[in-house]
Amino acid sequence: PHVRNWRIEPFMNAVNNEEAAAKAAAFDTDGPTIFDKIISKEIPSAVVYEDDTALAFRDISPQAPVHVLVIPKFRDGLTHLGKAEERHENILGHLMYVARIVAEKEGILDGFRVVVNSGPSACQSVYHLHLHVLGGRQMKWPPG
Ligand code: TR5
Repeated sequence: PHVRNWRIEPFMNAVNNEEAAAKAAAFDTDGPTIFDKIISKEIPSAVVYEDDTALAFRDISPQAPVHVLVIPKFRDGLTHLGKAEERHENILGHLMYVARIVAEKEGILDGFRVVVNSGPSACQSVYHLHLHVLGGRQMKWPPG
């Protein structure tokens, strides 16, 4: 990975095992996450798309040739999709549209997958809502 930072090294040992990372994550504490530092640019990331309310950047542990995360810049309680309320409809719709913009920019409009892991049983490891945009290879179904 192109990003090297001592603050994330402990986590890097865990990202090779999605379940271990998910179990190590503090479920739904509504506290700060690594994504706050990515949004503030305190920690560098490979930005694919950015606007006033959304940021799309490459996943540090890609599971496909294209693996981009789309996140809201203002979390507003959306630690995970299970926390969504009616007031989040606009941002949720926008994130989905940004996923499509990313797919076009990355040249994978012929086939791409959007994944949201919500909660420990779904292997969520960072409690700041994010869409995974995956493509560039033949995707398998069903996911594990
Ligand atoms: O498992 P969920 O669905 O919660 O997805 C979290 C994703 O964040 C994983 O796919 C991780 O690989 C990814 N991740 C974690 C870190 C990170 C990252 N993507 C880009 N840059 C990252 N940094 C700098 N630090 C991380 N800890």
